[in-house]
Amino acid sequence: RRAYPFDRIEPKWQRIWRERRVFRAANPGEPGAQKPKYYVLDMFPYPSGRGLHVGHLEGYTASDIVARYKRMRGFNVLHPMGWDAFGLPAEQHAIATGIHPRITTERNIANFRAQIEAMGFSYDWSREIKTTDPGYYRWTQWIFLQLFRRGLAYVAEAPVWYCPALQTVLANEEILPSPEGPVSERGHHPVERRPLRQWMLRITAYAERLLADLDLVEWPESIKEMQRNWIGRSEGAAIRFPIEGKDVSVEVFTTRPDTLFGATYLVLAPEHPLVSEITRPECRTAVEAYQQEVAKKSDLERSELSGGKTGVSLGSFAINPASRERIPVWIADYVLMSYGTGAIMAVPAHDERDYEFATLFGLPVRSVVRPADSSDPPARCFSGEGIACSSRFLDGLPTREAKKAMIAWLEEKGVGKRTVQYRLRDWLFSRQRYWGEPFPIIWRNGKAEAVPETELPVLLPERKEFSPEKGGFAPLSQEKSWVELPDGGRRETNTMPQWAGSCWYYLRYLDPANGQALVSPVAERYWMGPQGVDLYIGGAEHAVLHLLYARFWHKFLYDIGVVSTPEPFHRLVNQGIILGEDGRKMSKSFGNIVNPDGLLREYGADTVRLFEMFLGPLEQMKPWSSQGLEGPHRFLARVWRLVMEEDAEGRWTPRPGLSTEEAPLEVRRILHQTIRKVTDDLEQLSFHTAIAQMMILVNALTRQLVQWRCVLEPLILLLSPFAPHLCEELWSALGQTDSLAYARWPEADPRLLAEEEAEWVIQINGKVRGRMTAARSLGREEAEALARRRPEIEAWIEGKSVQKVVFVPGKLLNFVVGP
Ligand code: ANZ
Repeated sequence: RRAYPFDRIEPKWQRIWRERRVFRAANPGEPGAQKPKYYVLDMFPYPSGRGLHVGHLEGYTASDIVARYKRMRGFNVLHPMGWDAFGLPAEQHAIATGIHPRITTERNIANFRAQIEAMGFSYDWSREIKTTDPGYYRWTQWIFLQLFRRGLAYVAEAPVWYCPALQTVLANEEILPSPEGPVSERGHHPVERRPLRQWMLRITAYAERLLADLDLVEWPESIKEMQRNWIGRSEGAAIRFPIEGKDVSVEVFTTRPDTLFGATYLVLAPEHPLVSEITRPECRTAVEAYQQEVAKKSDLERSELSGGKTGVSLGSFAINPASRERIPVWIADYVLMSYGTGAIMAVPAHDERDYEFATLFGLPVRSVVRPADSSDPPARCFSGEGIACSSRFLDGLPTREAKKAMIAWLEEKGVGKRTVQYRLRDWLFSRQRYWGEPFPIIWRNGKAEAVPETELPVLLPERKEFSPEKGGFAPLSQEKSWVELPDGGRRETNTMPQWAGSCWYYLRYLDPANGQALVSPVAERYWMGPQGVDLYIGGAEHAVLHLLYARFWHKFLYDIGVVSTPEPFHRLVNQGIILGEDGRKMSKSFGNIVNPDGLLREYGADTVRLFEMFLGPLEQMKPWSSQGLEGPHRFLARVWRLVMEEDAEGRWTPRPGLSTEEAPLEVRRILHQTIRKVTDDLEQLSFHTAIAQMMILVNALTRQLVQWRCVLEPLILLLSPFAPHLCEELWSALGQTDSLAYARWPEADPRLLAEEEAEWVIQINGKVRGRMTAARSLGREEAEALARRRPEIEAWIEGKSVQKVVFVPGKLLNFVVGP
C-alpha cells in the first residue's frame, strides 16, 4: 500500500509550515500587503462530537487548492478557519452527562483542528476564532446593541414554534414539514405553536434590499431562487370592505385587484382581531368552537393545498366597494393571520382555494376574467391571466392593465392602495438555552435597557447543574446572582440563537485581536474591497438560514458604516453532497459514514485530497468509493519515482541522472498544454479535469528513459495545490530551499500550444499523387477523410474500391485501390 513514504513527509511539512508560519496573511501595513488580496473562505464548522466527515473535507480541500494556487499567482491570500462553537448538541450532552459544554466543545475543537492539520490545509491559524470566546461574542453583543438602538431588535409576544424535546423556541427557518406535522430541523422532533415573549430582529425592513441585491452576487441560481422564494415578494393592493351596520371595515390583501368585481364573499383568519365584533350573536357559539379547533393547527398544516376546506359564517355582510353588492363574511383556516392583512376577498371564479370553498358551502361564483383566446369565460375556475369582463370600467383590459386601472380607481376613491407584501417574517432571535450569547439587556420597570458598551461582554455565567428545565424557562433564570442586579434590574435570561455568531465571523478574521472595534476600517477595506469575500465555499443546506441572516447583518453594518460593501460574499460555490458507497446519503442510521482518519493513515493526506477532487465536478452530488483511492495513490507514487529512487537500505534519494538539458519538443508540448489546462481549470474550479490532464503528462513522462528538470519542476508546481506535502518534498529534493507555497506559478508558452502542422504525403498504390498541410497529431480516420476530400485524390479513387489504407502518423497515407 505504502507506495511512497507519505507517513514521513506529511507530518514533516505540516511541522515546517506551522513553525515557519508559512501561511500567515499580511494585514495592511505589514510586508506582503502591497500585493493584491484574495479572500477565500470556508463555512466554519460546528465542532460536533463526530469529527470531520468526507463532505467537510471536500469543501475544505477545494478552498485550500484555490488558496494555494492564488498565493503562487502573487496574491496575499486570506484563508482562515474558526469554530461555530455555541449550540444545542453540546448543551444536550451536558444535560445527559453533567460535563460543561465548554469542556466538550474544547475537546471537539482540538479533535477537529488535529484532523484539519493532518489534511495539510493552509490556514492562517493566527486568525483562528471561536464564537464562544468572550473576546468574540463581545462584538456579537455589540452588533445586537446597535440593532436595538435603531429599533431593529424588539420584544414581541408572538405565537412561536416551541419544541418540547429541545425545550426551546425555534425560528421559522428551523422548522421542516413532515407527514406527522411540523418538526424541528435539528433532530426532527415535533414542534407546536405557543405564545411567548420573544426577541425579534426586524429583517423585514431589509426585505427589498435582500431581494434586489441578489443581482450583485455570483451565486448559484438555485440558491438565489430559494432566497427569492423565502423573501416572497408579492405586488398587489390592500382594499377596504366596510361591514354592513357596523362602523368597521376589513382590509384585505390581494394580488389580483383586477378581479374585485368577482369577489363574492370575504374570509378572515379565525384569529383575526375583528372576528368577535363582526360575528352575529346567533353564530357566536359555532364561531368560537371553530376558533378553538383551528388553534391546534400550524400554519403549515393550514396552508396544505390538498387538505379539505373548513370554515364557518359570521352571519354578517360586507359591501364590495366596486360592485356595491352585499357579500357574506366567513372565517376559514386557509386564511393565515401571519400573511398580508389576515383577511381575503374570495374570488372563486379565479382562485382554486376559493373555488373549492365556494363549491363546498354553496357560495356564488362570478367570472370576471376570460382567457385571451376565447370569448366566453371558462366553465370552472380560471386562475390565469386574460381579459377583464363583467367588470364595467375594466372590461376589455388585459390583466396587467386591469390591475393598474383598478388600483388607480381604488386610490382615487380612497378605499384601497397599491402594496407590496413579503412572505419573509421578522427573525425570532431568542432561545431558552444556556449555551449561547447572553443578551446585553437589563430589564428595569418592565423596560428593556441596553448594557453600556463599555461593560461588554456580558459574560455567560458558569453553571454546574445542567438538569433540564421545565416549561420553557430559560436556564439562565436560575442563576439568581447573575440575573439580579443590586439596583433592582434583572438581566435578560434568553440567549441568542446559534446563527448570531456565524452572521459576522468572516469579518473578525480580518482583525481578530482588535479590542477597540470588531474590525478596523483599514483591514476591512483591504480584505473586503471591492466586492466582499472573493470566494465562499460551503454546503447548500445553508441557502436560506445562515446566508440570509449574514446578508441582513452585513447590510445593517454597511448602513452604520462598519463595512464598505453592500454584500458580504461575492462568489458562492456549494460543494456537492458525497453519498455513501451504496449511493445513499451518508448517515449513522445507514451505517455508511466514511471516517477520514483511517484513510489518512492508510494512504496519506495528499491521496485523500486528490481523490476527493477526482470524484467528479465539485458542485455535483457523487458517491464515495474507498477503492477509488488506489488510483490517485499510485499516480502520486509515480510522480514520486520520477524524481526519487530507493537505495538498497530503503532510503529515497533524488535520482542522479536528472537531465538539465532542454526536453524534446513533444514532451515540452504536453507540459505546456498541461500548464494551460490546469491553470484554466483552477480558475473554473474544475479540479477533476485538471487532475486528469496531469495524469496525461505523467503517463507521457513515465515512458521516457530520461527525466528533465525543466519538466519536473513545473509539474511539481502544478500539482502542489492538490498534493502539497509530496510536492514540497520533491521541490526540496531538487535543491530548492524555500517552501514552494510562494513559488511562481508556471506559465504556458503560447508557441508550444499551437498545434504543430506537418506535410502529409498522399499516395495511390505507392505513387505520390498529392500533399496536404495538416495537424501532425491527426488520427487515421481524420487524416483519411481529409485526404479523400482533396480533388486530386478524389479523381484517383472515384469508382474504384479502396482495399486498404497505409497510415504513418504525421507523415503519410497510401491508398491501395483495386480496379
Ligand atoms: C383575490 C384573488 C383573486 C387572489 C384571484 C388570488 C387570485 P401571494 O402570491 O402568495 O402573495 N391571500 C392573501 N392573504 C392571505 C392570507 N392571509 N392567507 C391566505 N391567503 C391569502 O398570494 C396572494 C393571494 O393569496 C391574494 O390574492 C389572496 O387571494 C390570497 F383570482 O385575492 B387573492
